[in-house]
Amino acid sequence: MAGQQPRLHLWGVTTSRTLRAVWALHELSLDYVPHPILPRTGETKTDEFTRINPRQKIPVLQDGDFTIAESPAIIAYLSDTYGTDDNRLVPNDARLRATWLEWCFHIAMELDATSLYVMRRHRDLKHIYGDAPIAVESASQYFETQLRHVVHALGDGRRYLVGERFTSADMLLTTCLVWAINYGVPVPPICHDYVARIAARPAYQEALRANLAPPPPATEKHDA
Ligand SMILES: N[C@@H](CCC(=O)N[C@@H](CS)C(=O)NCC(=O)O)C(=O)O
Repeated sequence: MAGQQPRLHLWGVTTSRTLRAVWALHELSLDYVPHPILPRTGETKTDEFTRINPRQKIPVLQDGDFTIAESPAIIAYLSDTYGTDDNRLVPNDARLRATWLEWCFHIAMELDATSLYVMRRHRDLKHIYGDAPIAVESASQYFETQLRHVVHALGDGRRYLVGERFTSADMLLTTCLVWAINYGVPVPPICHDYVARIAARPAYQEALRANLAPPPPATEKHDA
């Protein structure tokens, strides 16, 4: 309604995980109020944000009096609550839904948490989590072996991971593949083609822009 504030509030920008939530809002054409806080700036540790998410992590979505964190859960909530037959990101059919869930867990656990996030913590963020080159190398190799499941699925000539339509499993996978490519992890051509196809979606391109850090506050200019 004109002049009314959207009820959805999204906290966090700039990371692969915040991109997933922003992307879902754009896929579902939902208005929201952005709270563009950044990781490791102290903004996730304020009293206000800690009350919203005691884990002190982004992204977090607020929908009225309901709060939900964890990027895969945020997307599923948005789709289940606001998705239509045309744009939903989660399958309805029981078996497709089970396969979708299997992919979501596989990507979030094996590709993200156990591989890419280990590389991030012990290379880029080694000043916080410790320098561990062996863990980084092993995590990179683990990503490659776990990606076999993806290569096998896409090798069947499928456009999307689950059934015949785009789901949030494709969003999780795309963000992990882009992350891996940026980290120099070897990714087979079939995955590059898949990323190029999914990344051409208008909602992804809009989300990339919406996920950028806000410009620094303008400094006051004083005449000499
Ligand atoms: N499993 C969570 C991971 C969330 C997470 O680790 N977020 C990081 C940024 S990507 C964060 O908020 N770190 C807090 C900080 O560094 O201040 C998800 O998928 O949403």
